[in-house]
Amino acid sequence: MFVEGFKVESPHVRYGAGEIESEYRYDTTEVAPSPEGTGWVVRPKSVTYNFKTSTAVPKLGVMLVGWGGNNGTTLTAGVIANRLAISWATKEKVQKANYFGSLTQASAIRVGSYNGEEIYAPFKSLVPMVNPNDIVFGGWDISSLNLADAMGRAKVLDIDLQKQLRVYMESMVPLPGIYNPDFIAANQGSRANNVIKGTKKEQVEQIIKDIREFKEKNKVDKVVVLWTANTERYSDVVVGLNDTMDNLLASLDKNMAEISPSSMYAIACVTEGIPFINGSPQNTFVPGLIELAIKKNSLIGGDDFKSGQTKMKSVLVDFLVGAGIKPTSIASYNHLGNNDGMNLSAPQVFRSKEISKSGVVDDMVASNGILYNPGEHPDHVIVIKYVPYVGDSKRAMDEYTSEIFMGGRNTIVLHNTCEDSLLAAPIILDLVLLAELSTRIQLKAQGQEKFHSFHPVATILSYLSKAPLVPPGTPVVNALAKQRAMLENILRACVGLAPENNMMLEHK
Ligand code: NAI
Ligand code: DG6
Repeated sequence: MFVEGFKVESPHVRYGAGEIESEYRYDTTEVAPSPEGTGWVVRPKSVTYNFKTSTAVPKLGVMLVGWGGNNGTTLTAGVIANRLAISWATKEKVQKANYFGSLTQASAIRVGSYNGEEIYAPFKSLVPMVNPNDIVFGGWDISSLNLADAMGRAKVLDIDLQKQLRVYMESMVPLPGIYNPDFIAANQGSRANNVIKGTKKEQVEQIIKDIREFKEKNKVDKVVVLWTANTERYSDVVVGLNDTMDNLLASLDKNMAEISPSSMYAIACVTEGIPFINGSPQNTFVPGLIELAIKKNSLIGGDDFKSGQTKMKSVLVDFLVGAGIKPTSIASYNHLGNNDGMNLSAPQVFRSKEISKSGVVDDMVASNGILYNPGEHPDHVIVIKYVPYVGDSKRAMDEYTSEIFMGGRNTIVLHNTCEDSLLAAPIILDLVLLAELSTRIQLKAQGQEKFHSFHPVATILSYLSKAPLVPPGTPVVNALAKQRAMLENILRACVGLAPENNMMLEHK
């Protein structure tokens, strides 16, 4: 049975006027070598946490870097279509706007059982969240095209829908962006007619000014900024340049060439205490920037939307390794014909994507010492080709070969065809909604005096990221089911609910 919402009744939860307070017992285990040095000792451990979630849902502004791109226009159009409950004719049927593909808007959680029947509720009913229909969009693009024309250029949405949306999107014009041709493919040059002039310091100051003016003009309470602009090449991490916060800021003052545009937008946001999410694979978050975010306690998250092929991989390899099957070779091919594909045809830019797509099975492989020797890894190859004709409709082909029982081989082949931007748009929505929500949650462990926010490096967003950014020293989790469970269970803790354990002991 599906219910629209619920309220938790428990001595450990208090729904106050402006916040939900909960007390939560976190059961975990401590692992240590045995004193005799002959094995390992595991000790169950319980720590009580208190959570405080502000229920004051803000009016949210979202500023996209790369607003006029395929993702930016598709998301903006999709939200307007949902807000206005637009429907349009396709060759099959009359289609209504929806948020399919969004974890927060279109997925469900199990609440419990009633009369032996399982009860489910919307994911978004766990704690108060911003309604995406209420988001005010803005942002930057190095191309000056208004959002209606940019939506046409993207060739993603049905033409009947585009015609209905034009009137709402024509007046939306991206602010000039920070352009540095050294960081993206040369083939993007013809697009760059809307750029901020001046030194790097002046450009960062302009971004700060833009955010302040956007906030003021639209009367929004909070702003989240998200990079959905072109993939950049990696920037060099160099001692004295960007390895520490002080060096990074000094390098900005000195107009050093190796500071990338994405890092510059991030510096502006972190300086202003504005959450900044990187949806592309490049190393925007150089060490100095991470240090800056930690010092300012300003949320940063990323990297690279986990939308299609990698999402499948983080399910399939988790399943295989979890089933005791040994993936030995993974060959992943993509071809696509949108502007992202054209940009990725430059080798130094492709390399960023290759790195991001390659790391996704590492934790799963490392988890099973029966299948893999230390340091052993499946062959893992990533190929991306630009094929203009297929446009945004990306083709992803994967071959997984595994060793099975008694030396047998198993080969699984997948072929996935899908509009890339229709996969990415709901992920962007989840990223900004969850980033905003996480800034309203405070917690403290037993023994701690004061509540504090989550660590500014937002691991809570891992489910949506191909290469989750984590605080130094924190394990990276790529397996999709674990990432989802982490997110859901943290939100359950905020309302005093136990993690979903699937034991169903009452029926055993
Ligand atoms: P796109 O090429 O259509 O859009 C990017 C936009 O960014 C363009 O309009 C471009 O003019 C603009 N731009 C470039 N540099 C800029 C800068 N420095 N400042 C402001 N604007 C700038 O690409 P698309 O398809 O929208 O993808 C965006 C990013 O998302 C790419 O990096 C892509 O790799 C990444 N991504 C996309 C996924 C998907 O499924 N669509 C999944 C994972 C990542
Ligand atoms: C080609 O791989 C283009 C990329 O931007 C991808 O579409 C994007 O990174 C999505 O990758 P995945 O692996 O999540 O489908």
